[in-house]
Amino acid sequence: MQSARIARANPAYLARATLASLCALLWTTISALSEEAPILDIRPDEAAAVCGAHPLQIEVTVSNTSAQGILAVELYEENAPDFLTARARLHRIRVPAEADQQTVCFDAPAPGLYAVATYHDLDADRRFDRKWFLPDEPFGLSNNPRLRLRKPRFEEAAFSVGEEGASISIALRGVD
Ligand SMILES: [Ca+2]
Repeated sequence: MQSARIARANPAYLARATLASLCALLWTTISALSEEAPILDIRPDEAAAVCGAHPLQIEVTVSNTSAQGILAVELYEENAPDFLTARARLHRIRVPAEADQQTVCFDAPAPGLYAVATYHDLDADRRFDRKWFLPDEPFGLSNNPRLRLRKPRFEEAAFSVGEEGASISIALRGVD
């Protein structure tokens, strides 16, 4: 009687064990896939312009990048209030970050003075992380100005865009 009960229970136990194993395998597979290809929160209006598709463009090459998270590149115009705030920003590009360096292009509205700020959103949380008010993710400004213990000024990062557009390079500064 006892052995008959165990014999009847065994198939159900085996089925449950198999199902649990399959679930574990599925979960491991999903986790591995999501680690390889994280879904980045990048919105359609944050796309970069197609380089060369417009005569008046600002081509920005950012170096010291790595293939992790999001690279955010922001364009500011002259005489806008509060440099580096959303009010002053003309456009912000977000692209998946690539190794070593990458180039993005803005369509400029007109010739003039502009500034570009960029940061490497390593954790892809769409924020420029700070710790104790200091940058906690790699960042950079056009002209690669020397950093001071105050907020950068537009003039320090300003560059001229002529009728033929402009091409600039920014080296990200790491944070240690
Ligand atoms: Ca971040």
